[in-house]
Amino acid sequence: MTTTQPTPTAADTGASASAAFKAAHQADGGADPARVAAVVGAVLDGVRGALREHKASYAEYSAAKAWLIEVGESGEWPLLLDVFFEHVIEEIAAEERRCTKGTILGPFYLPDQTRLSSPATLPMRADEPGERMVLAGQVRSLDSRPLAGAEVDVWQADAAGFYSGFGGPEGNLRGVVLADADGRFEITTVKPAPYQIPTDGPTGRLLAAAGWHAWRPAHLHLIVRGPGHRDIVSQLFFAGGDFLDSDVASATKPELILTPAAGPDGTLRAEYDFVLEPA
Ligand code: MBD
Ligand code: FE
Repeated sequence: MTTTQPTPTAADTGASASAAFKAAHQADGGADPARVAAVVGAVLDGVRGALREHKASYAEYSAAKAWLIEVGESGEWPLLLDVFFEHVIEEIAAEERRCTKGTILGPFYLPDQTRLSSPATLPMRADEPGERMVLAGQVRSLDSRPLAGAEVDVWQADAAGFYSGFGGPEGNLRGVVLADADGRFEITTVKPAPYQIPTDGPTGRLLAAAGWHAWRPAHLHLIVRGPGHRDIVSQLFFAGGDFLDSDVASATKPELILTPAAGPDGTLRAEYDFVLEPA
């Protein structure tokens, strides 16, 4: 990865990730007070325990307060929460699932992107940097029936680390690909590069302050949908790539690693199937 390319900035990503989240979710106010007391109580106890254990000072308390204010003002709560905590929620949710393994959604999903029929090429610029790559596979049910009407919603960062809508050009490298009658899909894109979360915002500064890197391994995001079936939210990674064992978002799994190979015409190709469970 070169450092001469522009990298995502807090301003490009934080506020738009907050806006995207707010557009998609409303608090329903329906939480059970006993559940709030149990979970929030345990979180508070955990924080108090850490402060006691490490004898936190007033200077550190004030630094933390200033930093938390900045997380809110920069709009980085979606980024921070998805980097540090979403993987735990996803692991819990996955315990009762029988479908192909998935992983976290992250802060950069956008609904209602360009719809394309397989075989499809994701919207990209004429000079889009990155090696061309085909991702192909089949969507099936638990009992091995091909799922006609399945769709694969894909998004990824460009080579400079920008997601469209969050600093990158609108609609770039995002698309909803409709599988064929046999549940098969074939998607041409560019092989993603490792992704560094913004280093100029409070999340990036916290990582730097702790001496931790801000990188995620190269990844493609996907949501796979099939009629009458539960969605799979996933990401696919690349064998041999950097940061597979030190993802800042802790979201890699061995089942999610592709090994693309060059086909007869030299284009990289990777195969990956999805098995969905009934809704
Ligand atoms: C990403 O690109 C991402 O996928 C996650 C989970 C968090 C931050 C940036
Ligand atoms: Fe991502």
